[in-house]
Amino acid sequence: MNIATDARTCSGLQGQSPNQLGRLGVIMSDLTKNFINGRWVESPSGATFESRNPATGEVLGVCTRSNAEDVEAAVAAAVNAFDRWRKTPAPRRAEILFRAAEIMLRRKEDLAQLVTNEMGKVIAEGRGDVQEAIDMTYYMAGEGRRQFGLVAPVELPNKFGMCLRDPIGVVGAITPWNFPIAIPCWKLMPALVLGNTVVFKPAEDTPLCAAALIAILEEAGLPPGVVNMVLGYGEEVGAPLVEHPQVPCISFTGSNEVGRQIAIKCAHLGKRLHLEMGGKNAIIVMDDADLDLAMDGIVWSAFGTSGQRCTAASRIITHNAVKNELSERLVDRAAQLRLGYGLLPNVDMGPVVNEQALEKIHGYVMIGVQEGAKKLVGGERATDGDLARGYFFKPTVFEATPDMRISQEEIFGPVTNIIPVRSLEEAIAVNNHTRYGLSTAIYTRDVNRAFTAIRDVSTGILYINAGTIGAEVHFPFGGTRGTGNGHREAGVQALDTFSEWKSVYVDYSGRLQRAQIDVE
Ligand code: UN1
Repeated sequence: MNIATDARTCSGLQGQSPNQLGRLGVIMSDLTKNFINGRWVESPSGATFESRNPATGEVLGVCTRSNAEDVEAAVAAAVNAFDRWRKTPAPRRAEILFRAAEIMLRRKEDLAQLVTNEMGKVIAEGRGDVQEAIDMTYYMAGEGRRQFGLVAPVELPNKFGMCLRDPIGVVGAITPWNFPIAIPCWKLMPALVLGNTVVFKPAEDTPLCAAALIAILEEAGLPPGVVNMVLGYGEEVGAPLVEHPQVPCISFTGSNEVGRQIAIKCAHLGKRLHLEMGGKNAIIVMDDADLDLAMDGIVWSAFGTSGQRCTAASRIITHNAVKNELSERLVDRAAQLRLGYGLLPNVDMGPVVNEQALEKIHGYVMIGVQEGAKKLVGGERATDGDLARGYFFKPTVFEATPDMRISQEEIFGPVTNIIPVRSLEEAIAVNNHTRYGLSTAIYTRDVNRAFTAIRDVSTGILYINAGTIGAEVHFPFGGTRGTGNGHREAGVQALDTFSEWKSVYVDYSGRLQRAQIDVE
């Protein structure tokens, strides 16, 4: 393994972060505060938590640690702002989003560096994260002049029928750290353009990224109270937000365990809930596949973002005829990946997000070994040179069977399993036999096999001859089975997540007309 241990790794970083934050066009100290009713404020709790660079351990900011009191203030501001915002014409709301996208575009590089510093992904991927946010913001701004309803003929004379979208009210948006700019935009932008107001609880690992995004919305001219952000932990901020009686809609991206707890609470409270809870995504490689192409897709999908994408490929379901060659090549490629601080040149893979992630991933490697999976490469923390300062884990490949825990449970790290199969039918059965159904890929040159996969794979996203990552913002994003609860984000489908349909009948007959009764 080549390790990027350039001397600049740490010394360069010490001076870099504050400057870089300064260039984001906001007062840096504000990025550690809550944003409530248009003001940057600290929690009355007086408590704090640190945001650290997972590649170096450097503290990037000391943030206010909020609780139910702050959630209360944020919800009150959002409730108060709702009536005016929903009555603001949607094209006017959208203009603010367009301006926000323009600002993001101008600050793309600085935001991308902040992403790399705060969550660890390499800079090319940091730029991708910000670009996805820009794409979503422009796309949803466009919805300011669409949000199409429906007009249809009605059954009775002198009567008119249509349906249109209403905002829901205050949306609670709870987001993960792995796409700290993009995923908040997936939730905030559709919610806002539809006329909802928002209370946003970002992951505690990436508060500065979240705050940098909110500062952009502020600068773009979003009125006070329309977006509010509360920094802190799930139990202290997320839970009171989910339970708040004046927050009728929750959108959550995170683990299946937490998502199911939220679902139970929302069911009791009768709330609208959108869930995105991860994956155990597979790349199917058939015996007729272009192996060079498949190999590039596998390495990118399994080890990009250090495997910390909901869409990461953690199972490589491989036809027996190509299994040996594929295994050898994948082991080679994994071993060649260069780990390091993501702002350095020539680094392929950054750290994982924090110590707990490192422990969880290592725990799963031990489980795999105990289960009898064959470890082909990796399987341990990388500690050479400066890597010891961060949370680096070596790219890991197992050969495993479909029922092992490492083939069933989401590890969220750079670990992938080769699972041999004998046929397309078996490959699809193995793919479908997990609790998740977010993203699947198949490499084949046979159009019949490709269409069989399109018909039979149970998944929210399917790629033919490309890896499992790379969803675009104008297509629905989400999955089947334990990945979600039927809702989608991104695409026009996101509009359904954040709005209510209202059917309107206008009777201009001037007399009582009884639907279904006056049929003669
Ligand atoms: C996620 O991991 O939760 O398709 C989002 C992709 C990215 C988004 C991933 N565009 O991998």
